[in-house]
Amino acid sequence: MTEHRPFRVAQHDEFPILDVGPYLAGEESALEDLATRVRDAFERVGFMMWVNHDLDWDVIDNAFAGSQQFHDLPREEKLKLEVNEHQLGFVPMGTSLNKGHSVDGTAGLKPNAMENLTYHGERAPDDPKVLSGERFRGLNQWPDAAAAPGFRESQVAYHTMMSDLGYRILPVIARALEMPADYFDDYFKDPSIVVRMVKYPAVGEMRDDQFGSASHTDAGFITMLPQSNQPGLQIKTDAGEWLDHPPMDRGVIVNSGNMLKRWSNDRFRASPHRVTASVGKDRYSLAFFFNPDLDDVIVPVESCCTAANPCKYEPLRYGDFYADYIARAYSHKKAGAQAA
Ligand SMILES: O=C(O)CCC(=O)C(=O)O
Ligand SMILES: [Fe+2]
Repeated sequence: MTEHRPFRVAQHDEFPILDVGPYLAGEESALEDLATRVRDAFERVGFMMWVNHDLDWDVIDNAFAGSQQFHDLPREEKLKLEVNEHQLGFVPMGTSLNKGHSVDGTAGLKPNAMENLTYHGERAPDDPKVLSGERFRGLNQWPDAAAAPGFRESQVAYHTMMSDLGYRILPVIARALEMPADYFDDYFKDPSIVVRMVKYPAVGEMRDDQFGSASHTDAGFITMLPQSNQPGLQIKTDAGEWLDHPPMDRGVIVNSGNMLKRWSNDRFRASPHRVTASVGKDRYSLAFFFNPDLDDVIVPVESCCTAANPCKYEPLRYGDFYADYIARAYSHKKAGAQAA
């Protein structure tokens, strides 16, 4: 039975649905066409749904199954992987608050009703950036293969496939900003891609002071969210209404984060969103945050800096921006410090 939700579902103009198939298939003029529609979506809404992508959904189903397998492990097993200074590992229930990122009074009232495992792209133990101990560049924390057979592989396959999609979409975002198609290539040589593999455990009833993830904006470049097993994600309109996203089987929700907003000199939005607490049934999500290299210095693109709209931002290293974001994010409990 589908849960009754007392919210309006966003209409097409409030949450654009974009067919990315022609572009991914390499059709002529599809790049410019998609870039125009992505520009409109990021300028007006900050969110969109991609359909007709060429993702292998078995990989996504497997990653969701792996997530359930992980979250079903005994708590002691998960706590062995408790989140570290690199923001890698297990964030237990009740330890994350979207404090400091509230877009209304709802953030920070109660901790988010969720737990998650956060992981990055795999690094080799002898990677110089791992050996130097540099923050946010540690090794992933995985459970023992004996405790969760096949789990790690399911997540690495997901990370790899989604990263590939992210790379292929970079020219579209560059053209959406009216920059050369290869503009972003140099910035994604060693990207800081983060997956937050979340379980929102079912709660008994919907409350207005308890969320799966309270209102926030995302930190980075773009976020991709393959459709979850349950509704829950909402966006806030300029008029202040919270809307459910349109349901779309095998669709991928994509939104722009604060770093892309800054890069575009505020031409693109970083829109407020939240996840309602899950009623009756656990909800799983595989939030994929596609971000530039921590060492990249971000300067608003010249196409978005004009006499009428002068450049608002100084150059800023992405890693410094990210560390600051994390410091302001949750952190009523250090172990749970976790950026949205
Ligand atoms: O679970 C979702 O659908 C969205 C989660 C989210 O907004 C986030 O992790 O930043
Ligand atoms: Fe988010």
